[in-house]
Amino acid sequence: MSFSEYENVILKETEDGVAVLTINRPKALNALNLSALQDIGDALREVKARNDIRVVIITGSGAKAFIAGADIKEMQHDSVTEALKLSKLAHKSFGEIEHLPQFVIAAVNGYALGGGCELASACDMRIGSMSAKVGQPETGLGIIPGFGGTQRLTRLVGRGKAKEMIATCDMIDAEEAYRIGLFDEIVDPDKLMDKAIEIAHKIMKNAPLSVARAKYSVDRGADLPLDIAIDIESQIWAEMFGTKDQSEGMAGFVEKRDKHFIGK
Ligand code: DAK
Repeated sequence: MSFSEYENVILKETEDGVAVLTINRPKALNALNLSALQDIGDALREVKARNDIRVVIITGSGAKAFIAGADIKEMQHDSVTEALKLSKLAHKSFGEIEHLPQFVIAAVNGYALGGGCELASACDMRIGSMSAKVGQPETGLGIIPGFGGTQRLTRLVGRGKAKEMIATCDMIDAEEAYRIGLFDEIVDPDKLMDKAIEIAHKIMKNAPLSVARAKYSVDRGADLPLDIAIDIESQIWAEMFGTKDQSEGMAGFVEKRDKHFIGK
């Protein structure tokens, strides 16, 4: 089953069921305009409806950029009302990433600036090419990060580093992004997609519902007091014992055989 075609993104499926979403506006270094944000949201909703797809990789078209931020030329003359429309659409599209049952890997192949860093921060993990450059340049444009950058980035790298990146507008390289915990892995540029696919394959060996519910538990719990978060984890942990995959996973171990998970 193939995916729809979009103006600003390419959504493809590998032979073994990994969805690859490529932001495709290379002439603008994949900057996000209103229409691209709409496409990202629509593409992710399409992926969500496909329970045979287990992992999504998001990357940028071309060698130079992942996403160079929101489209400055398009928003330059926005009124407050138009800015609000952009903001709502962006939050809806970025929210789709976190609410997907599938695991989402950002394969950051170049500049990830402003909205690009924010989109990567909304993914479940980030693999950076050694050529990647990351930054939040908004305060140099007279705005602040508005696609979750003051929040998700802070949760990933801590308040001090997030505020330093935002207030200085400095771009950091891949090694620094890895050192501060923004990138989870760093690889040579020509190994980026191979690494993302390798991780996708590891994830796909495991029980789909367990991966989806563990993702939910991590994200939901991260913003709550520990005792409430532990209650959520406990509830989900127990729920798993009502699934066929829990029976299969434990039987497979005890019987020393391969496991065949069905996502139920
Ligand atoms: N928007 C529009 N066009 C962009 C762009 C962008 N963000 N980034 C690059 N381009 C375009 C350039 O204008 C240029 O187009 P032409 O001039 O050829 O037509 C083409 O891409 C190639 O870029 P450069 O010629 O500049 O390439 P260089 O190698 O010299 O420089 C660069 C690469 C990435 C360092 C540079 O392009 C750059 O600094 N780009 C801007 C990066 C940036 O400031 N990004 C942050 C954007 S602000 C909101 C919430 C959040 C946001 C907005 C609204 N609401 C709540 C409503 C988010 C804001 C941002 O992300």
